[in-house]
Amino acid sequence: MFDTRFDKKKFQTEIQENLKNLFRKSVEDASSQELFQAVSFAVKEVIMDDWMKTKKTEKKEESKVVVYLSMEFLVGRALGNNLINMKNYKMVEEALDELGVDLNALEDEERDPALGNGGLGRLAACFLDSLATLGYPAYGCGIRYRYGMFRQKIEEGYQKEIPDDWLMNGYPFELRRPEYTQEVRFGGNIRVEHDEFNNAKFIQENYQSVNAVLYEIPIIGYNNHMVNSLCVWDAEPIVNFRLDSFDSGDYYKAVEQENVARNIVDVLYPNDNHYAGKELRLKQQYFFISASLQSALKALKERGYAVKEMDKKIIFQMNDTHPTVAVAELMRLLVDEEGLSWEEAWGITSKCCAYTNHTIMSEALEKWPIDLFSRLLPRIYQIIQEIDRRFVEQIHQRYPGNEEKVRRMSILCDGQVRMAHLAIAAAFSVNGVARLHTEILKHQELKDFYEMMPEKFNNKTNGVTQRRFLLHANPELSNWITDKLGTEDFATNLELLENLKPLADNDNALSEFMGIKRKNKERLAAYIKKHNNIEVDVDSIFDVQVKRLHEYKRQLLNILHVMYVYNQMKEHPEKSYYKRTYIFGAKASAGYTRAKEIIKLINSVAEVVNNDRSINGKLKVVFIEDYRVSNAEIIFAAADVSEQISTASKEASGTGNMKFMMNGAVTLGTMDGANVEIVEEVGRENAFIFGLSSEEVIHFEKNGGYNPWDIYNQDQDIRKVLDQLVDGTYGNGDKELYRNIYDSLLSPKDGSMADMYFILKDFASYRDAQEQVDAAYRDQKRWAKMALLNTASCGKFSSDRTIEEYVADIWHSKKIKVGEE
Ligand code: 26Y
Repeated sequence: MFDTRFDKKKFQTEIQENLKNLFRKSVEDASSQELFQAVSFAVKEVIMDDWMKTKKTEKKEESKVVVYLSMEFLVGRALGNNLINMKNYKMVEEALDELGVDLNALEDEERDPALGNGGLGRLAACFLDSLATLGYPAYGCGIRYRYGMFRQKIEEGYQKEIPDDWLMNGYPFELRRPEYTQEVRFGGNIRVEHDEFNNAKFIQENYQSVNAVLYEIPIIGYNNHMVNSLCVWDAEPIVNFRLDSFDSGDYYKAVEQENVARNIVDVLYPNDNHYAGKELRLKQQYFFISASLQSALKALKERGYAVKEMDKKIIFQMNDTHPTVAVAELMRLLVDEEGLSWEEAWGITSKCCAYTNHTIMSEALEKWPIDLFSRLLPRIYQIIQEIDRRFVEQIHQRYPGNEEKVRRMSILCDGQVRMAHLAIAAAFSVNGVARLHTEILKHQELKDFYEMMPEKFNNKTNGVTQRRFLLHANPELSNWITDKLGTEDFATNLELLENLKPLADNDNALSEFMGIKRKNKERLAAYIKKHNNIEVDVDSIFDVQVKRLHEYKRQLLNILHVMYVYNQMKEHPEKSYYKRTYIFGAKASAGYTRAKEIIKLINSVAEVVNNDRSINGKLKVVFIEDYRVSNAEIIFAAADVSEQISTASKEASGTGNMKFMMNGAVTLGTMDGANVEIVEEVGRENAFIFGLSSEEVIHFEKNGGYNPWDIYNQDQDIRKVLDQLVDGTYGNGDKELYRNIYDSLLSPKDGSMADMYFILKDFASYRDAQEQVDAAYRDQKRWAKMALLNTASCGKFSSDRTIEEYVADIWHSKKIKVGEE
């Protein structure tokens, strides 16, 4: 079924016109990149009408709008996804075909907008897709980083970071909106003035300011003509660079302002779950928050509402603590600019702001040094002091004389501003991202807060959009599902996949399902051949772990196990192992040394194993360079085994686990994050679960850990693997390369807990689970059943379901319908 908005002939003419106007070329002599641009502009033209209609309808219906505040939006490529959502993919493919152009090749010309690190950023993008699809008016607000997530190159096994110049060729889908420019002020000092009624006025002086300039990116709903906006802010100097002031002091001021502005949005910090306390990051946070809130307030007034009605019309969802300065900025706008009393302003702020927590890793918690904070944001700091004073008063009232409570809960403490505490004190809603995660927040990490204000806490288990991760990523499987269900409605109602369950007993269906998997494995094998120049056997088990590199995610456990399997193959050539391809993809933060050592180890093991002819290619290890949204789509579709092996209690939810499941991969994982709920949906018999429980991990942690030497001494196979880290087997003879990894597992030099992430403790149980995988895969029919049932059971994990829960419990916004007119 095609959408009527597209007229094939007109579309083809439009492309030719665009080529002429943009590049003075015709289809025949245009490059692929030029064609990509021309086609994207033609698609954008079609989007424009719906975009305008959406804004009109939103105003007419007096909608409450969701403003999703996030430092990261990992949207991925737009062209293909937009066409899918406009239901015009096939039509455009045909139109281009007639012009002798391959749509697939054009899609590869688009640079992934990588304005995010990992899970939290990609979740924000999935949410925007679901909001538009479900018909909820919403704005994503973030930063238009000049350089997004770095591109990763592997050189001699080491990660190299290359700047991601994603705007190099321009980004065809964005719209510059200079008319919405906002001024944002930093630094200086605060002077207090009193008016004739002795009301204090707070005036910021000697500040530096920059202009925030808006760019809008269209977010297209699936088959409903709805187009929401992702608003990203660019920074520009306020003082224009004027040559006639060359001699005057203005010149220097101009250059200085220029620099202040330029570097604010220069680069996305590549830290995932790790706080570094960089001043520029705080600047970025306040920059996009102040711009977003100022323009939200303006829009509210322009639509004819009183400021006091704000909570009826806007909801700010804070994606982790990164945008939490919003709480204080909103108070500033309401009190200082709008003249509301503190109480009135607090009433509104706390009804407008909701906070999502995405991590329990203590090193991810943002705590800004007070001196830095108050220097950069003097007025905001004063406001936080007042919020803190009142919050502490509340704690005192509730727990008289309990100074320990106050110390644990206050916002300001030990010279730091604790952003999570600010978020919880102000927000009316605090949510975790999977059931287990929320329980851990309530009963461990945020126990004090939960005790004092239990009504704020709620769970919203994450989800992912099936439009990108099934329809676009896996057209073969999507078509098959459409065929079997007799409907495409699973595109907006993923629960329908349940109706595939009876096919688990249908031999024909099972072999078709595995046939599709095979095709997708061929596609990935071709990608690997092209990028890694490694031949992989599509009949081997594709065992995949792709995600950010972090010790708690335990890529190290995976690769140590590969080392073990390799030893076994060498020692027991008589034993049979099912062919396996271990596939890794992961970026490490530029400054995260241990993570980089693990990448090097994976590549060293790959080097040795892949070149050892004695094992007959039964074992291959592939490290896919530059893991990102676009290649993720190819990877998920091709996976047999989904490695979700974090130390229990550490992974808040995970969302890759859901993308794998959707595409018929079987989870090999711990009872962590959303894995718990995945297993609940698909049945424990259709997953491979191993390892310590979160309770056990927390118990060990409270008791100072365990003694890994016991394992080293008792299990000779593990001992051998560990010894190989320091005997040169994998370091080209260099015995020191992996010494730090070895030490971290057995006796850390920095006095931290040995084997903090329980890698050795879980090793034996992981090994057993891996043996079960091997056995299960040998029974092709059994495996096919498991895989199919995973796809059939993934309905809960659509971000559509997640968004409906946010709406029902937190946002209370209403759907709109964008009319045909
Ligand atoms: C403080 C700062 C540098 C920082 C930057 C990025 C802190 C955290 C992050 C990113 C966190 C993140 O991506 N968390 C992930 O969120 C996903 C979506 O909820 C979860 O599925 C995943 O388990 C969690 O690790």
